[in-house]
Amino acid sequence: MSDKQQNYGADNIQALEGLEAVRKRPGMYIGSTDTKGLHHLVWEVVDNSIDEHLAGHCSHIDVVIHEGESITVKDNGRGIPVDMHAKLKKSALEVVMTVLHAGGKFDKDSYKVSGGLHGVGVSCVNALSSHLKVVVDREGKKYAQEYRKGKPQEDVKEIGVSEANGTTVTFTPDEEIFDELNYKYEVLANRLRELAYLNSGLNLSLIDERVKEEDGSFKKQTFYSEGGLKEFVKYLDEGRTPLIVEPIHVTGREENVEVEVAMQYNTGYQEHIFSFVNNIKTREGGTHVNGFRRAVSREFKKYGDDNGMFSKLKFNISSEDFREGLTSVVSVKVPEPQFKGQTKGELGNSEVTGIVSRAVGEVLKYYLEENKDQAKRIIEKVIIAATARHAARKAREAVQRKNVLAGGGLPGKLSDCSSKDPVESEIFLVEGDSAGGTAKQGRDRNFQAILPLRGKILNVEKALEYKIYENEEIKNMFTALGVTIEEKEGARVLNIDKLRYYKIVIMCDADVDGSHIVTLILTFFFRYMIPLIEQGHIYIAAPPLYQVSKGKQSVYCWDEEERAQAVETFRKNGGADPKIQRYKGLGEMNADQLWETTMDPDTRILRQVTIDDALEADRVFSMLMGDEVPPRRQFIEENAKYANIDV
Ligand code: 0RA
Repeated sequence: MSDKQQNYGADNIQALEGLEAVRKRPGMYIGSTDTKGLHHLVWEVVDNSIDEHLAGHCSHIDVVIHEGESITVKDNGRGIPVDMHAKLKKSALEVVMTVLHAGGKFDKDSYKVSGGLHGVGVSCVNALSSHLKVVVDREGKKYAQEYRKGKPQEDVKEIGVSEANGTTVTFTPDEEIFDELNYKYEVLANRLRELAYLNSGLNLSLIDERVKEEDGSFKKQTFYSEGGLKEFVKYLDEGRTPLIVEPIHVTGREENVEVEVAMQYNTGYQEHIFSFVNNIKTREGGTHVNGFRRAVSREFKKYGDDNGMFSKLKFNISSEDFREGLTSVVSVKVPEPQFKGQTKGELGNSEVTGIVSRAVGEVLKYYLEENKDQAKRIIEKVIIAATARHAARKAREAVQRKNVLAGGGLPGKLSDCSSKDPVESEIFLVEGDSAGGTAKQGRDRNFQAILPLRGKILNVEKALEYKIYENEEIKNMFTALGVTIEEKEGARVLNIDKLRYYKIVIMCDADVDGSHIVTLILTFFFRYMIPLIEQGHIYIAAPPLYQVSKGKQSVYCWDEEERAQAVETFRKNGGADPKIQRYKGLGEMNADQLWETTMDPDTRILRQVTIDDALEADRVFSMLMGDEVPPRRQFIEENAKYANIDV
């Protein structure tokens, strides 16, 4: 098709809805007006630029965070059309920017991100910006238009000549709309990195004008991947030890559906699978993931059977066993994706299962024949997985049966609360018996339970699954929380129907050892009880670092800045020798102090653990807890300034 034929004139762009609706109910269009919604504005524009790339017209996308939290997204795509719309008597540019759903890309044969999951169009970004300016370079000329709260300030103007093509959008999120106006560099960087891996050959960059480097330049990162998903998988597994020399890479195409998969086995025990449809993450998987899993089980099973490798095995191999220690990324491009599920995070198109399964199967068959030594390693690991799963089931059943037999007996170490209503009940997981004792005295026993944990709990990243169920502290957590692991169709699922506390608070010392223990406990929740994190049940308590007192007056301080301020205030109010106590551990506080600062719902600070970006959290966990020392050291050095690990 020639470029001319591909052009969508202004007449193709239909007028549908006014932008007033967007300002009235922003949540309906961009999900929320918190930090998530704020970042969504950037993705809305970037997705349009990505579409230009997918259509074969764009190689560079640059994102700039300006001082004052405005954003520029610049691409070298075709540029938004500027010709006159016959019916509306307006420039197509104005229509795209001011009419809801007027994206104007009605070509079913091209893949779209922007029309996808949340695709609401750049006009929404315009409606929710106190100020927006768009500049279009197209067909030798430069055009511009400015808006306030979505309203054009004048007609589209021709402002000069240009040899380039592309669209540049600069917007300032409206403070009347958003509760949160602070752009997070890491959030933007993580998604741009992901987009680079998903679209090999595309150049993306991020500049943060709020931050200056030592040499005076702005903080900047570029993201580019030649190897695509193969490099993505290597990045994800940076902290793990590979089992096979190189990731297996699959590319295929059938009936307009494009398939790309990369998979790497490591020496660990977890399955990590990340899936995407038209560059959108599908957290709940769907037909593409099913097709992938089907092919993996089928091909490895067949290869092992054909070569008599499973003949000595006494138990069945489950499809899970083929995926232990497997990290994979499955990406498909589908012309008209259908999203299902509660959060629309699951691909529904049924034809995709077979397409992915065939593409992956074909490559795996060939790979196994051509790489016999690698195949042997994988099959040996599968056999170990099956054996370990068998042992794990026995250990798990023993733990769960014991509880049932003992009449749901709770761990001896648990000081339970009187309330039996999980909605109002809280449990504090406390480091060490002595702090546990103080917490027990300090708590409100009506709704607060205390479970002391002995020192360092097992590192689940490194331990075999059956060892985990034999671990005393972990057994106590399962029984105290009232959650169980069940097997459904060969997969382990967490049953939280009988969860006994809706708030699970990890309470550790505010020092390096304490934050290590927090990380260990979080790793456990991340690996084995992820629904509890997803549903917002996990919190971290924040005990104060200092108590500054003078005479009978005293204040608690949570950081150096607060401490300095308290000291200053006391000094100003007269008198010398304001007294400073540094709390080294929870045990140093008495029960009243612990209640007042850390446990009392009216005054305490709790940090809710969310999985904003499971992918990055997962990588960080494996890096901190895994085998590979160099990436861990590098990570810790780079992040040494953050005392806590933010999940
Ligand atoms: C409408 C139609 C076409 C492209 C775009 C909009 C478009 C929107 C944005 C937003 C940011 N960058 C963008 N790039 C393009 C098709 C253009 C054509 O057919 O020439």
